[in-house]
Amino acid sequence: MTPETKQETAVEDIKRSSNYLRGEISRELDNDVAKVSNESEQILKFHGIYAQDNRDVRRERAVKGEELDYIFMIRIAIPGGRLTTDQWLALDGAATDVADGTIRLTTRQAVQFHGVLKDGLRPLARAVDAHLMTSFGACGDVVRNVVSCPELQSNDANERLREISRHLTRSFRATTEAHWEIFVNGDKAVSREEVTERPFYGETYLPRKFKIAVAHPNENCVDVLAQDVGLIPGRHPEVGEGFNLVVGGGLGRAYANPDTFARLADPMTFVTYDEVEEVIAAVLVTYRELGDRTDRKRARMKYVVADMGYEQFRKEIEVRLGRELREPLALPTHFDADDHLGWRTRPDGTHQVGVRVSAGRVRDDDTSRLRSALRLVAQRHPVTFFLTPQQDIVISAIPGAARENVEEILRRHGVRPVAELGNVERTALACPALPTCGQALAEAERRLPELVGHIEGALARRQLGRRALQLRMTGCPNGCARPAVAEVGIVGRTKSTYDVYVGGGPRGDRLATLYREKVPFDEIAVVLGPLFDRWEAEGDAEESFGDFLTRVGVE
Ligand code: SRM
Ligand code: SF4
Repeated sequence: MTPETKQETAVEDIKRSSNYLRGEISRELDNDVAKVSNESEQILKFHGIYAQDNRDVRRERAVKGEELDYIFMIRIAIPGGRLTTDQWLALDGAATDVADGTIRLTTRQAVQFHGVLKDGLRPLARAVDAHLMTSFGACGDVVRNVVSCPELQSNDANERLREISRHLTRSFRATTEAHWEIFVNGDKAVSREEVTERPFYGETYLPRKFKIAVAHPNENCVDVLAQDVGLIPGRHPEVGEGFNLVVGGGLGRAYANPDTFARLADPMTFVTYDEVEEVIAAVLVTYRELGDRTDRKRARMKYVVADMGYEQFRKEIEVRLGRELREPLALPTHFDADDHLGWRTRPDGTHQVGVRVSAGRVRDDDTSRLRSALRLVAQRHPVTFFLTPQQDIVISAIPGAARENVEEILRRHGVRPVAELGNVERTALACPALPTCGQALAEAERRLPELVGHIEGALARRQLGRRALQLRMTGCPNGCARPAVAEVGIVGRTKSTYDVYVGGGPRGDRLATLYREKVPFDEIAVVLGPLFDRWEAEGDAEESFGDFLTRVGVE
């Protein structure tokens, strides 16, 4: 069956009849039931809210005949990951007031709260709104939080680049007032009859989510080629400053659907600052019209580009724009991701320190009291926080006089300096997976430290203990920690086994290949052993694991 003859998914109807993202949410928030209807679940995503249940207690509750432990996750979109101290303190307060006491930094510079009960949703939305933040558009079939390299946003950075992710997030946010009516200002939905949505959204919004990131010209911490649209700042010899614009990336796959795949974006054109919005809008309209609304697993824009062919897709954009697109510039050759960790002095004389956050989970526990440390820094010093696309946090704009105190606060709270981090630990990523993610097939975040230990051990037993290696782990092939472009990507396959991918790299310009399937957790480092042996014996001194495997090939 072709997409034309197939039925649209039920989600399309739910969107269409939601009266611009209102549906029955308001009424359901007011009732005494712990969960919401399926329709509201779908629409709540546009408001940045996911209905979940605590999977750790599913079985015991089922045995006792009890209902599931219904909880919600709220994702707050933080364009470019930039936060004032007031905003951080508001998020910190919300973690205690309505969530599970943790703040989860995401791989797209957002913040997530887990374990929120239904009656905590409105107070949380109001608390973040009061500090100029919102969860609206952090999820759903819209343009998501626009990611940007933290380096582009420092107080001393180029003004236009500094603002680009906020600007694009605002320009591509849905215009319906639904969120503010339902969650913030009270329910005015009945008085509302007509909404003029942005032309690229309409009543059914996009076929699926749409992701934009802005990379640094010389380093790829944002994984720019994994985006629906990626922007790489550059200078064109004829038209001056602007961006190389890449299209059609995406990393999710589904075991149940062999037609799904990870794809790197193609360089499409060079745009000036004045053109960037217009070209992205043309891409969005094309995607809105041609994306597959009959199969949510194949609805991403990368499939439009792949099915149509990149050249044809580019022509389509030209037709819609009514003009020819400029050729793109060559992609940067030095593009290894910066992890932004450790102390640096900025050109304006202030200091910054990038702090590692294991799997993005800011909390106080037996090993460190990171959450308390960040709270104290925010209370005492006029700094700026940047969340990184590697789930870490940079404390930036630290005045010279405050540096020593910030250092002391971090040390006293057991936050390890970058020099004490293991070489795999330093850049390892993991998605939340169990117990909150409904799609998780296996553990990720909770077993990341153990896996890091196994792999660092295997490297140390060879003469590789000082070599960096990029490890990313997810509980399923949706790929939320971007394992598909990692040097070692560990992807949940069944409850106790993982698929092992190898050969990506810190430039993010290569897809990893499947090396071994269904490997039990304890054997992951063991199956990688022969590859580590070869890297030790045949690799050049400075050659990364991914580059080495790409040179010699993987069997
Ligand atoms: Fe993701 C779905 C977590 C980045 C691909 N992702 C989910 C959900 C909402 C599960 C669900 O649908 O029920 C996860 C919430 C679990 C939980 O308990 O918190 C979830 N994704 C995350 C985060 C929090 C992972 C993290 O460790 O930080 C990231 C939040 C980003 C943000 O702030 O917006 C996150 N997700 C990504 C990325 C990486 C990226 O964008 O750079 C990807 C791969 C890139 C891509 O989109 O192709 C990604 N997430 C997916 C997919 C697969 C989509 C597809 O193309 O098929 C799903 C499944 C879906 O949407 O149905 C998914
Ligand atoms: Fe959940 Fe899979 Fe994403 Fe991990 S990769 S958060 S298991 S959807």
